[in-house]
Amino acid sequence: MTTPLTQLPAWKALEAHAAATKSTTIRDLFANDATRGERLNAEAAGLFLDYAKHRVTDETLALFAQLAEESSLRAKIDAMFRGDKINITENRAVLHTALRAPKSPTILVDGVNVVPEVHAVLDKMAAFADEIRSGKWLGHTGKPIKNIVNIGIGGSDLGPVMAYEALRHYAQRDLTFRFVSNVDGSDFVEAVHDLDQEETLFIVASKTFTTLETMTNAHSARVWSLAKLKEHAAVARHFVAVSTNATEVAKFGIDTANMFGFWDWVGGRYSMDSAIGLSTMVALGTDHFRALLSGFHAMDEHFRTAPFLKNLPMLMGMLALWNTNFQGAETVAILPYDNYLKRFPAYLQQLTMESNGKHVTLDGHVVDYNTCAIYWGEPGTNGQHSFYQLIHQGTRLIPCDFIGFYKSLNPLGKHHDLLMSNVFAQAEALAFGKSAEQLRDEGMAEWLIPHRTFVGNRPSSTILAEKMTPALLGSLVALYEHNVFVQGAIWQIDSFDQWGVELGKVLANRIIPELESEEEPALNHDSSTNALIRKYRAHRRA
Ligand code: G6Q
Repeated sequence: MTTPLTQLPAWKALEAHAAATKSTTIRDLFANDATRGERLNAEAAGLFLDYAKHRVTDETLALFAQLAEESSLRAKIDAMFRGDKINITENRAVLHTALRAPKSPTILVDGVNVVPEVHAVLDKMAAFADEIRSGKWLGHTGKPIKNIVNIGIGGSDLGPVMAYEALRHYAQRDLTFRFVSNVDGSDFVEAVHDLDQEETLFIVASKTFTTLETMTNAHSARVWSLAKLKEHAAVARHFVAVSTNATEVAKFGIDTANMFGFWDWVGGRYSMDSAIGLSTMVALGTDHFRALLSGFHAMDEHFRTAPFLKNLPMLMGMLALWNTNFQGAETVAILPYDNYLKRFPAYLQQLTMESNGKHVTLDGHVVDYNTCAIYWGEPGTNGQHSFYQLIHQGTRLIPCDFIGFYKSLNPLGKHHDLLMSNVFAQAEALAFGKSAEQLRDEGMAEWLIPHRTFVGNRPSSTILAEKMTPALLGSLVALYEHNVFVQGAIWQIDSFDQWGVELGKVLANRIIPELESEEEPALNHDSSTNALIRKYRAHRRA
């Protein structure tokens, strides 16, 4: 049996170390070490990470390295890359890293080398993307496709929409992209209200091809398309599928020749670089998509091979763990200072929380420590004018990840320097605050001093890169994927299943007929749920 995490010598040492350094502030750490800002950073795959503004010392870092060692982190990483079935509750390999591997390596799943299959799908996607982008793919009435609507949810939506927004600068501008995920009909209706059926192609993206929301939207899309195109044969020119389930795709009426496959070893939230990224490839073109994959791969190689103190995902994973388990933080704010990354916090919410929002270990024991923090965020500088107040002066500790670029894709007067000055200023203010003494020296009225004091000592990471490019986005996403892996590996949980989304789905399926039936159904829920359903039925009928 695995030694419980809290029994590991490194864990106990970290507890003692946290207690011993409790009253040391970030300000003290900087005052005692003139080189701290120059030393506590690492760089890889185009990303520079400054972690000097965390409550860590060299001893903390050494203990992290020891914890990694005692947790067999290296062996766990190797097992993932090798294709071992580390998603034990679903008995699956976890091989998103194979999606961006070059053609040369052999990666076996159940004795089959998956690398040639990956490249075959990429080639098929490329041929399709070229046809759409060049206007050669014609709709049923002979017009080129101008609008692409991705229908998918969760992992089949958040990655594609995030990537499209992040890399919009590189997208073919005469094509329109929309993303429909919510089963709320308003999502679909608003997405297509100004589109012409003759010029619109739907990508139905669903690993299982059974997801209620996606299938409901896909059926509505078919009805909407055929309302104008009339003939059923039109479906073949206006619908393609991304799925692992050929049988269901064919049942829907999509020609399986127009189906782009992937595999059960790609988790939904780790799938934006599989065929699920078809909309991304159509938007960006093949070369940019391959550059995106190369960025992912560069970070994969770094993660696999770099020593602990230079390893960005390991450092970020351990810092997250330190803040969660030893500093009392409950959340992490993701604060990209790049408007193109506006969907990045939403994307990371699924990646982090669906992966590590678990309360039992791999061997089924309830953990006696906190697991995943709550991830949230908004692009800077907008967040500064809303919730940063709480981060600076509230009662909770909220570690922040700031993300910024040296260069803007849209240089415009002073904008970029103003934007980036805020990254540096916010991280500085959080770490060092403003003391009562400083305020007094400035002549502040005594009664106002408590209100104007910033305690500081609030940790943050700053991630900097040259500019937003497809390759850079790949490294950034892979950085967080592996950061999540590190945390889950240390916590001894299964980061790759998602049983927590099941119960609600099952209950919803039971309730659907109760809402729809003409006759008053016999309701056997709790009295609150029964009353809510009755109220809804009464109003719905009225
Ligand atoms: C991700 C989850 C989940 C999944 C959606 C959509 O890791 O498994 O978010 O991506 O439920 O599933 P389908 O792609 O099967 O429609």
